[in-house]
Order: sequence, then C-alpha cells, then structure tokens
Amino acid sequence: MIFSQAKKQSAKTPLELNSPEVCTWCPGCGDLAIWAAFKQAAVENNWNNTNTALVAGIGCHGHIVNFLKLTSFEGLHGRALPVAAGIKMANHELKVFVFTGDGDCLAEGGNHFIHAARRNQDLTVILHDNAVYSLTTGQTSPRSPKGYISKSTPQGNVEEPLHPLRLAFTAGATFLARAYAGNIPALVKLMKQAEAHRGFAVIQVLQPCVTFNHVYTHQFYQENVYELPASYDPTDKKEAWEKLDEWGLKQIPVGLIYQAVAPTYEGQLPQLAKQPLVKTAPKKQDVSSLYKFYR
Ligand SMILES: Cc1ncc(C[n+]2csc(CCOP(=O)(O)OP(=O)(O)O)c2C)c(N)n1
Ligand code: SF4
Ligand SMILES: [Mg+2]
Repeated sequence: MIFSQAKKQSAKTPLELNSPEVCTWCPGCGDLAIWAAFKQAAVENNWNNTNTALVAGIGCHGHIVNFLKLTSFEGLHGRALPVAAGIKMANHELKVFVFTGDGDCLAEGGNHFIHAARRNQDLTVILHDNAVYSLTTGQTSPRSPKGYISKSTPQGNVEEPLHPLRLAFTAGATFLARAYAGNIPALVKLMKQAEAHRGFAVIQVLQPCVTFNHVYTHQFYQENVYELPASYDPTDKKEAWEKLDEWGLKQIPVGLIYQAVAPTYEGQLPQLAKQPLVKTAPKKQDVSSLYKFYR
C-alpha cells in the first residue's frame, strides 16, 4: 500500500472502477447495489487510488474491495476498523472507507466499533447489514431477529438483536444514517454526505442476502422502510434518539438520522497538526549507548 508512489488514476465512469476479478456475489444480492452506489459516488467525487483507501472485513461484504480498482486492504474478520484507524493516523489526508458486515462489525469487531465511535475517528463505515453470517453459509448473527431459524439456531434465536446505530449513538458517533440497498441514488447521496462529514460516520445498509436470509428480503424492506421527511432535523439529538428507536412493520426509517459537530480524534492530536505522519521524516537518534548498556 504505497499511496505516495502510486500513479493517480481517476475514473470517469463507474465501469472503469471494476477490477479484473470476476464478481462472485449471488444474483440479487444487496452487495451488488452497494458496489454500484460506491462506484457512482467515487466517480462523482473523484475518490481515486491516491486520495482514498478502502478497508474491508471478512465475509461476502469484504469481496467488495476485490471488485474495485482502488487502493485497499482486506483485514482479518472483525478487524477492519483498527486497520482503518491505523491508516487514518498514518495519513489523515486520505479518505478512509470501511466495508464491514453485521458479523464482522458487531460480533467479532464489536469492541472496535464502540471505541472508534467513542473517539469520533474520521472514518466512513458502510455496514452491510444482512442480519446473517453469509460467507459461512447462513448462521444467526447479532442482527438476526429473535426467533430467527438458521442452522446455528434450528429451534429459533433466543437473543434480542443489536441495533448498531443506537449503539454508535450512545458511544459517541457523529453521523448516523440508514439506507436500503435497493435504492441506489439514495445510497450514493448518503455515501457522499458521510464522507464529507468530519468524524465517525456510519451508514447501516439494509442489504438483503437473497440466499440465506428469507426474513429480511427485498420485498420485506420495500414494504417496511420509509424515507425521513424533509422536515426531519437530524441535528435534534432528542428526535434522533426517538427515530433510532423505531424498527418495525411499516416503521423502518431510512435517510440521515443524526449528525453532530464534534472534534475528531485525529484533529486533536498535536503530532498531526502540521502534516500527516507519512510526510514526517523519522527522527534519527543514536541508540548505540543502549546497546552497550544491555550487552
Ligand atoms: C477470527 C475469525 N472468526 C471466524 C471466522 C469465520 N468467518 C468468516 S466470515 C464469517 C461471518 C461473516 O459474516 P458477516 O460479517 O455478517 O459478513 P457477510 O458474509 O454476511 O457479508 C465468519 C464467522 C474467521 N474468518 N475469522
Ligand atoms: S450468500 Fe448472501 S450475502 Fe453472500 S453473495 Fe450470496 S446473497 Fe450476497
Ligand atoms: Mg452478514
């Protein structure tokens, strides 16, 4: 990942951002729509291989970085956020996107999610929420509803699902949005808004897994999501909390739910005030006396 030495390649059309890899997602998968939306937003905003870094976790969602011709890193399962935080610390001038799954982000990586939100790190998180562990063939995840039947909970899930936006809100995140993958223009708009926001931004994308999740289907979301009206004020913290609490039949709000202005983690570090760490030459120190001491 040598950003400074890469030759800048700006795409003029979404197709130019396709990598040579053959797309392996199932026909109808919500990941296809997230891929399309991201390419569109990248072309419109000139997110290219020298100003943007992508990080993904492990899961079907993580394949997105293999299908995009942009600088990227696929981390360990659950560890996309710490890698992204490290990239941002090394070069805070980069736009850093994290593609993570509901399992990756909320189970294995739940701890990282809470603390990245608490620190208000300047990252854009695209949470592919299909409410199931898809790559490992459909086990119950922290987003699966109570009663959900899968091969890991054949008699029905006894746990309550986790609400990632409520969790991020209480931890300290400053941009919280929800989108349905089937509405690509709305997703493009939110991706651009989230990237423009300074601080920890999360878009929970309702991403149907057409192969393993037969509860949260395209039809389910088409019947049950509603767009927040223009009169809705995402800067009203109390109203946002009430909206974040909504989840039910005909009652799933989508759009920008909460936005606040707060200092970012990177913005408060004196070491980064002048220039990114990658542009700062390491200080040379003579450590030969230490060697002698420990010999
Ligand atoms: C540390 C570790 N634990 C478990 C796994 C196995 N594993 C790979 S992907 C996955 C689940 C992925 O689910 P999610 O993050 O929701 O992504 P999706 O496939 O649904 O997009 C698991 C459990 C792993 N690769 N590494
Ligand atoms: S298994 Fe599910 S999440 Fe994975 S590619 Fe197929 S539809 Fe998409
Ligand atoms: Mg999943």
